[in-house]
Amino acid sequence: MSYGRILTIQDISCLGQCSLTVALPILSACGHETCVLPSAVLSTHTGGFSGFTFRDLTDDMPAIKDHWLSEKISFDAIYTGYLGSTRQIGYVKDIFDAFDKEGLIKVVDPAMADNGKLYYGFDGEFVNEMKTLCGKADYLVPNITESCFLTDSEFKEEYDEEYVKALLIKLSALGSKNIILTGVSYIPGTTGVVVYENGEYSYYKHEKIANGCHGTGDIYASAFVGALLKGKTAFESAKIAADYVLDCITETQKDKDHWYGAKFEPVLGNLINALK
Ligand code: PXL
Repeated sequence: MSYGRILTIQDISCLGQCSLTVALPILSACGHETCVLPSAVLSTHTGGFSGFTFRDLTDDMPAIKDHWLSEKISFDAIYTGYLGSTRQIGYVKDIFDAFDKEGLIKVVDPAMADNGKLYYGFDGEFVNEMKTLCGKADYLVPNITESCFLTDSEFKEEYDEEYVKALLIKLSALGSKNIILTGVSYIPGTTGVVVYENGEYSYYKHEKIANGCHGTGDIYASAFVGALLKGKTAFESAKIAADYVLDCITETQKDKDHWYGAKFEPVLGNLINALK
């Protein structure tokens, strides 16, 4: 597909280079039409700022969905990220069902945790509801921490292939067809992504840059969706997204003061070139 219509559901962090403020420009750069359903509006993201505002948009979702249905709108893909409440996850599942059609691609980034911990504000109830949304995904894009919460597994900083394979088998038992597991590092100095499709594993290993940046999970998932909708395979899309995130981190590290997000904008051209 050369020009897809993608609905993405995630928050607006007004400042912070994450969620919709990265998904929109990245999907546009990939050449797709992007429709948005903001899950919440925050003054900043919750990772390192204090005193941020939070406007939950859960109650707006059903009417927005109903209006689109009355206008007979359809989407080629629905891609979800950071969601604003446990109840909202139910509405997102309704949206998956309401817009389902032959060929619809559903991508779930269960953006809720990293480095062994849930993000501020999330709890076990949210995780349990997120498991049910993950079950509906054609492509699930978790990191290792999220995978542990989703499968009630012990989080480990160091692990082997057996641990990762066990996580993937438990994740696929939730119901998702394909899994793109990010941040999989077996050897110091390297990291990578495991693509699990139809019971087959493939691993794309690349350099690990110390001190990654906030928001790279959102950049990764957005670039993955953008490439997938261009007709790339899941493995090609996973690789293109990984290379792009590495470029973003390299760019950001030139500015030691830029602590709250990744400078993804100056290297968007690299992503566009990778899609040619
Ligand atoms: O990048 C994930 C993310 C998205 N949105 C908000 C967040 C975070 C991570 O902390 O706080 C509001």
